[in-house]
Amino acid sequence: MGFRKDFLWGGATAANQCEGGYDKGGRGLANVDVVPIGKDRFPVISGQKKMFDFDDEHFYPAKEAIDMYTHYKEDIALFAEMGFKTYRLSIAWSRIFPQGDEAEPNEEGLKFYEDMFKECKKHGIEPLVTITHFDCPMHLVEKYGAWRSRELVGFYENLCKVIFNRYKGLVKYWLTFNEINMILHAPFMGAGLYFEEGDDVEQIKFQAAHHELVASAIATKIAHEVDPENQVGCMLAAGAYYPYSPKPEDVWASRSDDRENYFFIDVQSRGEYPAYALKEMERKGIEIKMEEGDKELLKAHTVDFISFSYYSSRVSTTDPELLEQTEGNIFASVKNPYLEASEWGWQIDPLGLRITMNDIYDRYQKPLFIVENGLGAVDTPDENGYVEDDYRIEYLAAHVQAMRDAVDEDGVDLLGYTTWGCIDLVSAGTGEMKKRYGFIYVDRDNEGNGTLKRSKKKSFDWYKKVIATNGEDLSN
Ligand code: P53
Repeated sequence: MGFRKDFLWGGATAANQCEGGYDKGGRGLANVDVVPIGKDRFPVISGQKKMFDFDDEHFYPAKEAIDMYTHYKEDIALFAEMGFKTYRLSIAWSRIFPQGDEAEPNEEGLKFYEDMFKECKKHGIEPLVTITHFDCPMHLVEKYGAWRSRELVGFYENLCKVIFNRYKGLVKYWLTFNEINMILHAPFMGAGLYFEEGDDVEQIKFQAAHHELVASAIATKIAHEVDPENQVGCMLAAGAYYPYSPKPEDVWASRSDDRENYFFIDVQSRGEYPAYALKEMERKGIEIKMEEGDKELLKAHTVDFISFSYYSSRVSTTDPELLEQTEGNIFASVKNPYLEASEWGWQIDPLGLRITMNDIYDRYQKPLFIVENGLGAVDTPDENGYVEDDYRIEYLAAHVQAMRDAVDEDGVDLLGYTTWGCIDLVSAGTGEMKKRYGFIYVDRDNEGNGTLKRSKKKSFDWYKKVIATNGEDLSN
């Protein structure tokens, strides 16, 4: 038993968190570039504070990030050394279409990813490509209001046509939108949505979500037309909600919280708006404007597999005092008294991964792909620059074990596993470099100082062994 023979072990990154080179190769400015580190980050990523360009008072960590734009050969070689079967990366939309609404793509941007994919293939690594990982060209934000406008569907469609044709034969696994449910929690970072005074925020978010869902179905359609070998997945920020107590109201709250996230995947995987979502929107006075043919598109072009990120389970309650403690988090969750937490307060729950996998598999009955999981922690290199990250090994080993239980004991069909931030990169939530996930240490700090030198951590050799034994040997 154990994992399938062709199990796709690997790691994951996102363009805006590792590439840097924000103005190189004809790249246009994107929403993800203008989110600063510091106290203004949350107001900006949630669409409350307007930041459409750089200013002198803030530091913008994505501008240079870890400069994978120039280091990618070295980085992919290190991934290959660990035995990666796959590497999940994202395409920066504004490298391919700097403004977003041009008729013709930017050849330099296309060439950059072509080289990257070829570099992967050279090492026997299968690229797993996120078409958009939170990014949207700034021009589309300013001129159209990003995904609130229906026109974005057409621009995204152009992007898909171009990349599916150009990378045919090089890429076969695609994800349409990273953490599509993030549009509700971090609307500017997740979908370029900024709200003016008097805006009907809920209406705008759900209309924008509809546009993304239609765009995702169109992408799936084109991917299959261009190459029947293509496999398209949706991507959910997952993590089961537990009721804080057995009080039926708490149980009901946890169901409702789960549904808020499943809503997106219900549409992408089953092909229609679920009844509970239609009712909820009716109650909130949200009216989705659909165009003729939308429903048919959604129904006809559902995804081939379900991918998700998992860091933690979450807890739901109806207790107003407990609820107050959750403000300011991207995902509202009260503390689970049975779990330990990371230095950033993310609760550690390997069994929660097995629970989440089972929930999702029961619901959709399609192959799963875990495309993000890992521990964000402070790493302190010793005098030789070596990081002994036993805490990370422990976290990952427990999660791989839980994943194996889901496969072996519960019969879940799992295609692969890519750990988040296999090389240290900029945190999406906080903008810090200090919150590290990697097997590879990168010498750079929160203020942007450092040599960018890469070095292997202890977990590097551990993960190499895990891959070599197809997940049989998890010992440290
Ligand atoms: P960071 C919040 C909750 C769950 C997933 O997050 C999230 C976030 C955003 O903070 O995002 C995913 O970097 C996302 C990645 C991100 C990763 O989780 O805040 O897809 O871009 O880096 C980890 O520690």
